[in-house]
Amino acid sequence: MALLTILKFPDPRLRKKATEIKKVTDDIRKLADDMLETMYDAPGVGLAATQINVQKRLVVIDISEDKSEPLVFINPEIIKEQGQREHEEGCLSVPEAYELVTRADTVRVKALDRNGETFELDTEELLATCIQHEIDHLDGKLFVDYISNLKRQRIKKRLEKQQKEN
Ligand code: GNR
Ligand code: NI
Repeated sequence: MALLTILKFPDPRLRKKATEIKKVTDDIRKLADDMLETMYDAPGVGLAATQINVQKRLVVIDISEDKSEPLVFINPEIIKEQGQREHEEGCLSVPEAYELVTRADTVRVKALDRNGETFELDTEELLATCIQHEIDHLDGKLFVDYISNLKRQRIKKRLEKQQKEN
């Protein structure tokens, strides 16, 4: 197991589009485990491979209280969505920024699991928000793209300053 470095906004590598995983190999399973470890350590409830500078369509999520329900989504796709809901979002790649984002209320996701088997999952609440947020990462999109330019510029300036100091 290994902890991976999480890219921070406005790193241009967060804008790359991830490519489909053709075969679920031991390397992919190892990457998923390292991503889960990195997510739990952060701590966060989700992590997309894009955030650790790997351009593959792989997402991990665990919204449980006690880190007991790790979910792995390979090539995740939203196949149905209903309604709209506003939810406060944060992102491990955009530290200490929390803003309201409107997304679909409930979504049905189709993906491959760690054994390469297709599964479908109906999601709502935090899980629905999270899977949409993570699929956005795979497409080079961040939650700050949904807020005002002024707010985004303020966040960008603050993070650039912080990153220079480090
Ligand atoms: O840890 C996270 N919390 C969160 C809260 C509300 C909406 C989305 C998220 S995802 C985030 C982890 C992260 O950055 N995943 O990409
Ligand atoms: Ni994020």
